[in-house]
Amino acid sequence: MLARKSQTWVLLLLLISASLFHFSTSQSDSPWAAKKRRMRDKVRKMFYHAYDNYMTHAFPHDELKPLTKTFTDSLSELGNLKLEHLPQDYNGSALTLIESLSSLVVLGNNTEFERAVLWLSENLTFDVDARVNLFECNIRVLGGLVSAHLLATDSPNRVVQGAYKNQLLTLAEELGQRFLPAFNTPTGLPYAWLNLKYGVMENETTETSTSGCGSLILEMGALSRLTGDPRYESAALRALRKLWSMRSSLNLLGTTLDVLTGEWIEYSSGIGAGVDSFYEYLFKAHILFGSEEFWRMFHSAYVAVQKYFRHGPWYHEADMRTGKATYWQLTSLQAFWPGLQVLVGDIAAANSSHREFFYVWEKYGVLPERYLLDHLMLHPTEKYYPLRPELAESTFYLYQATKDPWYIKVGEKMVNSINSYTKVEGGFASIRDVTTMQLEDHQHSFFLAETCKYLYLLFDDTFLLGRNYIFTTEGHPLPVLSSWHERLPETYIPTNWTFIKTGKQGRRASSMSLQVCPATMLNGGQRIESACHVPDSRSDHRCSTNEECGIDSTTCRPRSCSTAGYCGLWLFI
Ligand code: DMJ
Repeated sequence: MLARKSQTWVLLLLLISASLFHFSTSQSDSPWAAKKRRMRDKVRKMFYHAYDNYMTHAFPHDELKPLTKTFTDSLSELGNLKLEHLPQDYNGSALTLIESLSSLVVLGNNTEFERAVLWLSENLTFDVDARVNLFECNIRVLGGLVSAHLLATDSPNRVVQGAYKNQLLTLAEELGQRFLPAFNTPTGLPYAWLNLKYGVMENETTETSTSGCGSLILEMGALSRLTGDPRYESAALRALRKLWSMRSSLNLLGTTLDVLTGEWIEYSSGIGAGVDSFYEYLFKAHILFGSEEFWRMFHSAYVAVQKYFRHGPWYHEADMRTGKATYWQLTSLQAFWPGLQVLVGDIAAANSSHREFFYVWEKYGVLPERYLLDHLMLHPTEKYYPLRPELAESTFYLYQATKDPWYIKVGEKMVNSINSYTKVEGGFASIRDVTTMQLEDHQHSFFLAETCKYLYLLFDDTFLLGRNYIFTTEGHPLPVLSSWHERLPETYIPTNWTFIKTGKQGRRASSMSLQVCPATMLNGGQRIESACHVPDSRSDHRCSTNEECGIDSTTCRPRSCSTAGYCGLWLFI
């Protein structure tokens, strides 16, 4: 089991070694290398245009309003759709600066990184009367600080020796302690909201989302490993285990739930809003902490997603109790999924979904928030594009895995669209309506933490040299450290990998495929199946109901039971 399981994330190492190879070739002066350098420089300019405007017009407040060149103290607004219980006396936490720290390192700007680290060390406090969303604060602030601490301490050149005395870790610990009261519920599922100064408010809503309580383990686990205080990891793990215990018999979860009763509120879910990073963190936690438990959860959850949500390259939503499709919508948050599939090793499936997302990007110039798959048209109200990173993220992963120049062209088109539609004198503005390209006065911090970072890494992956990282859902890198692993198995032996030859290029076998549906060995090669494959219940393919039939490995469509009692692709559902 271990040997097979270990194959699953060898891809990560291959991504890194591929990047080593890539780096050595990218240094040559071919027109291709020159193009990548030009694109890298263009992204660098984008980052600094966003960053400099933030520093000039908004810092130390949370985010920049690029049209009016002013600021918003938005930490308490994140996830707060109705803008309830906004603080009276909160002046920001330099959110965009915190979110920019790891990007500064990726861009190689140690001087500015050091300046930012030292400013935050001396000025940042969390003793503020502000009600914040636990998930948002965790991924943006705790994740930003923990990642920056690790980056500050893993290279002697990043911060002048002696100047850094773990202040970011101290700040992260202070924040982590403020998170803990949120977990004080009978179920262990944390409240979605807490006041940083006073803890959970009286009569606080007990509703949270799957991603809200199921994607805390990377940041809080890393905090525990760094401080030696197990409370953060234990709290996040208890919540995750409770959430997983609430899955249906189909291994599906819903989207929203009650933290006091542990009951589902919204039974429909997919891979997008409210759920996305739950799946992402199960697998990344397995990579970061090496635990079998995360792998087992992820494996079951991934197979269920492929079985019940996937329709060819698209993903719809389904009811967790019945597996029946509910909403046929593409949402821009779903675009992270191909990137996760690359880490899993399911590259063919990742590639086909990525192409569909990019098709919609090209259709509108950017990726709209919601697109109706059943009508092939925009959602009537969610027509915005707030500079989200997910498609850039998947493009980066797919390029790392395949080195297919097509992804460089995709990246180039994305950079050009972002520059032509959203760049204004005062920064980069979100798009309110992709049909008119009307702008909105908001530059989200994730534009610096993620969008610019992934685009930069697509064209220049120098940062990845010499170390394995996983990126949190907010794009903050955490090094994969042997000391954080329960054990360091043979995962570090790349010979576990099988290659198949297609034309000139070696293609990597999907370890996920190998586990979900062991591939048939062919002479001198290997047949690779998609991980969507779910075998029929009976090996003779006989059945009396559709439920006894699996998912076709080639088309990824559900098989159904014919009147003669055989599973097959009889009916297109
Ligand atoms: C980011 O905050 C994170 O990527 C999160 O997981 C989802 N939403 C935004 C970007 O779109």
